[in-house]
Amino acid sequence: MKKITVLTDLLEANDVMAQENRRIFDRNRILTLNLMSSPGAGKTTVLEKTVEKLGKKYRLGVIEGDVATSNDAKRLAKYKIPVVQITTETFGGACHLDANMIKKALEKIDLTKVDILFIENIGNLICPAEFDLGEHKKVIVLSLTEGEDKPSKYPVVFRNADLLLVNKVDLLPFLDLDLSLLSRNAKKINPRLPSIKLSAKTEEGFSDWINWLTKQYNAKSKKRIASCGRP
Ligand SMILES: Nc1nc2c(ncn2[C@@H]2O[C@H](COP(=O)(O)OP(=O)(O)OP(=O)(O)O)[C@@H](O)[C@H]2O)c(=O)[nH]1
Ligand SMILES: [Mg+2]
Repeated sequence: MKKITVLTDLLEANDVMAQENRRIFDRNRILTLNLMSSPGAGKTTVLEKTVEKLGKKYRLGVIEGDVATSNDAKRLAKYKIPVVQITTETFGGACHLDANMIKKALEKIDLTKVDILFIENIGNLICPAEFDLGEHKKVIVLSLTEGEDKPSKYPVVFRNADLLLVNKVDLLPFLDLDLSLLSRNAKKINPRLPSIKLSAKTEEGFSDWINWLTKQYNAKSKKRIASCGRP
């Protein structure tokens, strides 16, 4: 009983901080996305390609979450965009990012110079699902090598997601995987979850992802203009 209370308090405190982060993003007209996946599904590779394709159209920024190393931040820093690495080793090795960590990372970014902020969460399909970071949309990256049953086995992260990116489709010919079963399993957990199949290696399907991002950004801008026009 006591344990549940502590956890509830922890999540409530996180939600308050997440709301504060969301207000900061909105004030600075930033669209923020939280990318989640199991380790190695391809989050950083998707981000590298996204920066290559969208870096001239939008001012992009990235917060990288890992338990240890700044490898991913280094991979993205070569594009000369604002990148902050959070290593949770300094927070007791947490298996997820939380809103307080994001708040601290935001202090290191000039938010007036960012249009879209990507947060790459720690590679893990369980813990990140519980923590609101203040993002506007949650994107789950699932690679084909993980198997069709992951939505059924780790439902929370799929239930709360706004988009499923099915990555590494270039590997399909080499795998014993039923792609339609994977889609059905995801739909069972979250019937409204849109999905895009892509390869961060060959760039197949990448234009769909770029279109989705552009649509989200435009929708957010429109909403802002509409609310500014209110008396
Ligand atoms: N064949 C293939 N390999 C890919 C694709 N996307 C990523 N990879 C490879 O998958 C491996 C892991 O990719 P990362 O982008 O580092 O994965 P990640 O999700 O960022 O990993 P963590 O941050 O450690 O959780 C690398 O060797 C990538 O080159 C893809 O679409 N196709
Ligand atoms: Mg990564």
